[in-house]
Amino acid sequence: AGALRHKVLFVLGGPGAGKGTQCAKIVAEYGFVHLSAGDLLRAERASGSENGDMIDRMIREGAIVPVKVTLDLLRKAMVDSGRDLFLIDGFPRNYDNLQGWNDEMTDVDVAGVLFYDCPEDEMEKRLLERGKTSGRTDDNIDAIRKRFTTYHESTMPIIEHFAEQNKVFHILAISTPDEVFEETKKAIEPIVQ
Ligand code: UP5
Ligand code: MG
Repeated sequence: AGALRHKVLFVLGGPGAGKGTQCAKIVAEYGFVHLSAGDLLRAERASGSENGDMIDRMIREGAIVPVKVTLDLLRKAMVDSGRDLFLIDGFPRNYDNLQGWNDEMTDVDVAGVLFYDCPEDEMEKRLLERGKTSGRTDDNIDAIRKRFTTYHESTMPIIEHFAEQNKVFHILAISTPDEVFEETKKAIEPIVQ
């Protein structure tokens, strides 16, 4: 395999905060590769992998898949891309994720964390609306509530951990996607210089 000389930005925020939406805009404007851990897990589930049933259950329950599975998918996607600047969207979500990353990815530089902060009622509204057409098995009110609980209990402490290291760019994610992207640019510009 050999050492990776890669730089990543983690992209965190609650379910429906707009992580994927902003990542698409960042990709269009700057030279990042967007890797959504959730998208990689959904693709793995669809591939007929031996982990498919476990991933399916975890997603429906808003629970977090064991880090080895997610990290293997992330590392493979990073290597396969042949590129070196990444947005890692929706990871690390808990201490298991963070510890796995720190143990395995010692050759990757974490430039910081984009934190999309959005009130829960707004996120719920967005996800219920998207659920009409997304086909996502977790875009229903029961799964959404479970995702919110997991976010508060497991992911917020990770954001706080990075905040203590002054690595968090706090971005209010309530206004329109274009307005949120203006704030995003302010965080990204210094990194891509
Ligand atoms: N929208 C976006 N921005 C808007 C704005 N500014 N104003 C109005 N509407 C806006 O956006 C969500 C919806 O809101 C869209 O319809 C969009 O148009 C609209 P999106 O950009 O998709 O938000 P995002 O934050 O990406 O929401 P997502 O639902 O993807 O977040 P989750 O964190 O819940 O989902 P993810 O795919 O990351 O994870 C799903 C599950 O996978 C997890 O619950 C977990 O079970 C599992 N998982 C793991 O186990 N481990 C991992 O490492 C990652 C995931
Ligand atoms: Mg997403």
